[in-house]
Amino acid sequence: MLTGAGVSAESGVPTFRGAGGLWRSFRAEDLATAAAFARDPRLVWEWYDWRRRQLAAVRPNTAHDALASFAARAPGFTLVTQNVDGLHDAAGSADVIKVHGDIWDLRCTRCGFAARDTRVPLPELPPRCTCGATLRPGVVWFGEALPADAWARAQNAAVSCGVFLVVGTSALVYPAAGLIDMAKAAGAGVIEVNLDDTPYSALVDVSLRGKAGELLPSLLAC
Ligand code: BJW
Ligand code: ZN
Repeated sequence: MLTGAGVSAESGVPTFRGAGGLWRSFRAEDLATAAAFARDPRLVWEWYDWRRRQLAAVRPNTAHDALASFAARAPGFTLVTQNVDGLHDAAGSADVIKVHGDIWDLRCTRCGFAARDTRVPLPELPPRCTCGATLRPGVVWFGEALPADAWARAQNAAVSCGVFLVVGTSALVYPAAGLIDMAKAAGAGVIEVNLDDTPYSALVDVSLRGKAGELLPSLLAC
């Protein structure tokens, strides 16, 4: 299964695109690229700190819960997420493959130090590494490569599964959306769950319209 921001929408987390989406109010070029961070690390960190504060106040919803309990009953189930919010972990899903990183991880821009830091707000913006350099959010920005290990595992799962579910993503961001093509080309049945049409709606085998939190509990009940 590949999940996107729509899975967290019912928890109160804004999506990126569409009504109320983050990219409606903020320019990705100013906040979600390495160049933006190099230009103004404090501005970028203020935005991430604000999002971390929002996330600290929300809980997983019935979609996250249905996935976590399905995984416990379905050996071989692999959960790949584009979400950085940690809500799949909070619902109890283990071994989530995070292809766009994790907003609760911090990484040094110089020495390679990485650590989980869930403090909200962070005491200092931008946060500093013990080596003196600036720490950055452990997420994947536009123009950056996906984490090699997570991406390799995601591709392996996509090309070897019998059924590929794609839930709550606009399927506009690559290479993640390309997992759908990989699964289809390898012969998987593909099921999409989304409130709206996506570029893949006509290509998948089954396209279900509705909220993830309402459809997943019955879809995954077995
Ligand atoms: C519901 C619902 C409910 C609502 N129930 N549904 C090919 C063509 C063109 C461009 C490219 C290409 N290949 C690569 C690119 C460039 C770029 C890209 O894809 N751009 C396109 C946008 C044009 N990709 C990259 O830059 C990637 N890197 C890369 O390609 O590197 C190359 C490289 C290789 C080797 C060395 C060096 C470089 C990286 C992409 C990183 C994306 N990062 C972000 C930000 C993460 C950090 C943060 O959070 O701040 O990831 S952008 C943002 O989009 C975030 C998301 O994970 C990602 C996907 O969004 P998602 O999850 O689909 O959310 P939405 O909002 O778009 O959709 C929500 C959906 O839910 C909607 O469909 C709703 O209808 C639905 N929904 N409520 C069910 N209740
Ligand atoms: Zn360092």
